[in-house]
Amino acid sequence: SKGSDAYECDCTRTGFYGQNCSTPEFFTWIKLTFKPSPNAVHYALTHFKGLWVVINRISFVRDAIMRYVLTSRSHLIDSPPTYNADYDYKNWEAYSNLSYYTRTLPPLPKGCPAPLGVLGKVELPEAKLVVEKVLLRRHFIPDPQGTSLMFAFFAQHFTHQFFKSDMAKGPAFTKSLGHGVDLTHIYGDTLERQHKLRLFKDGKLKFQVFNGEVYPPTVREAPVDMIYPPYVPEEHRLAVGHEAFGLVPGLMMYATLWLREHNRVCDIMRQEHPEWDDERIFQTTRLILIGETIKIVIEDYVQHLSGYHFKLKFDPELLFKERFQYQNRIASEFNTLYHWHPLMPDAFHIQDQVYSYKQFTFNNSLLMEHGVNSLVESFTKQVSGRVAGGRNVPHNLMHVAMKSIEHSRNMRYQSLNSYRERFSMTPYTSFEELTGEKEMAAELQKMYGHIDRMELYPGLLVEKPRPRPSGIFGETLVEMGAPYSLKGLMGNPICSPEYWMPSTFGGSVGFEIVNSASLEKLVCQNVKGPCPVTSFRVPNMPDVGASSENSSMGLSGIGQLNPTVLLKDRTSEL
Ligand code: ACD
Repeated sequence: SKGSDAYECDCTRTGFYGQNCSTPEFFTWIKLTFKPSPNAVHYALTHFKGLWVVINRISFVRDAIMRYVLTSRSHLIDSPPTYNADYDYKNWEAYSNLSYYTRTLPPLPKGCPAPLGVLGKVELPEAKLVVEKVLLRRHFIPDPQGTSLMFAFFAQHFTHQFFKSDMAKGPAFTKSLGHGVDLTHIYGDTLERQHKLRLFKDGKLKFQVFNGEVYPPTVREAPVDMIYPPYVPEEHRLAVGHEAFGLVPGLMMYATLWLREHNRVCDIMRQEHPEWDDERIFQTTRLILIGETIKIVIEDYVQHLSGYHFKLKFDPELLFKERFQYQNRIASEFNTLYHWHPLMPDAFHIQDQVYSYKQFTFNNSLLMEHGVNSLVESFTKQVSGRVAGGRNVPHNLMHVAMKSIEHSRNMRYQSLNSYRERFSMTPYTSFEELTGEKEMAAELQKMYGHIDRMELYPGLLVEKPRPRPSGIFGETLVEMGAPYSLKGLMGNPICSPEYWMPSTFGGSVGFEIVNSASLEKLVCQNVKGPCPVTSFRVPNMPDVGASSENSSMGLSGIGQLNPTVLLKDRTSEL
């Protein structure tokens, strides 16, 4: 700005010019004219199955497409990072202070006449009202893509290594200074915590044996801070990298699987390198597990979410000749858009039992009594809720949805439409265009007054799901989520030319463990006896996509349960 009302925009390298950098240069115009819309690209990737089966087998074509996916997505992320909640201009403090999440769009200026710019009502609706009118579940809506609870708990477990808001400082701050896939949820986010979790023998982590199987140690054996309510008995106070993973057995199940995987890989490393000390085995195994994680996330997890017939590929070499920065900073908006609480069902089915939220939370005995096998099998069979499309946040998690809205306001987020423009989408022109229906659209119109004032988080949750015939997310969530994800995954140092070679992973054996990792192997190589069915998609779901949104699936007919207060303050993000 120049004084209070005159201003000048810096259009450098935007491809646009003019007072507001809104007039395209010639080549920008050509590109924009011929660039297919995100929805067209998505349509192509989710249809023409026969064609994709062929393309997936022609490796240079598959590589070229995957390279394009990676570069076109990650170029939407500023790297090095720029703003944060307290700085809407570039400066060294904002760049270098790792305890902030970064911001993709700078915070709204404090002097704005209305909270989200100049249009519509001056006051935003109360967060509680927004949640009650358009976010809260009326009846369980199953995900039409058939996403399983096995997926939902993976998401929760995996993302909590880098979404770890430091609420003592505020929602704009993070305790995860690694800003990416560093496995601090397995190894702890301080060296002190890591050391308490380690056995200091053969690189391994501490463990206990129960019913002949390996589980995480108790806090008595590994004295780290863990969050458990007072009533939890000592033998069920398990100790792992993340202090809040006692919250649900789904988290502790994954923590157990990764603990077993760590110790399994340590044994392999010791065999390969009898001369190595504990420290070297530990450190190398950690890098192998980071690699396995990224492989599983791209080829199993994102593959499932995308619904693409194109087969995604984890191959760092695809980027070696591209302009790409091997660094990452977690953005606040990424954290916000990842609040996928609609995934959670109304109750949890394990073997022949049904557990309420109250019975399920802080109950590690479910894990130890049923065992990993039956949890994997049960979670694979139970369908998650649909994320977009509105009205699917379970009652028990209502406070989390309210907090997301309040925190976004506190951090002065720009509008949903501003984010759509930032990520190359056309802004919505009406609430009906956003939701694809009339009822919620009318409620939103009443509450917000103008589509340009629609907020990001509730916008993502009420957006019409993408047709395919019907998806888990709407357009905005995917078009924003994919760039953050792929940049975060491929920006990991292990993907850089200096690191990406067998010797980093203890030789060809370790490198092969990374390059052949899968969700199924993670389970099968770490359970006793026959391997349970393991999948991010519920097997043999009867054509879910075709069912109307009001239909009640076989797995969904569980009544509403009493709201449970789950040590709200410390775990509200989970
Ligand atoms: C593409 C791939 C398909 C993208 C499909 C859905 C993306 C939507 C949300 C995010 C999905 C997954 C997140 C996975 C990993 C996060 C990793 C963060 C690392 C710091 O079309 O591009």
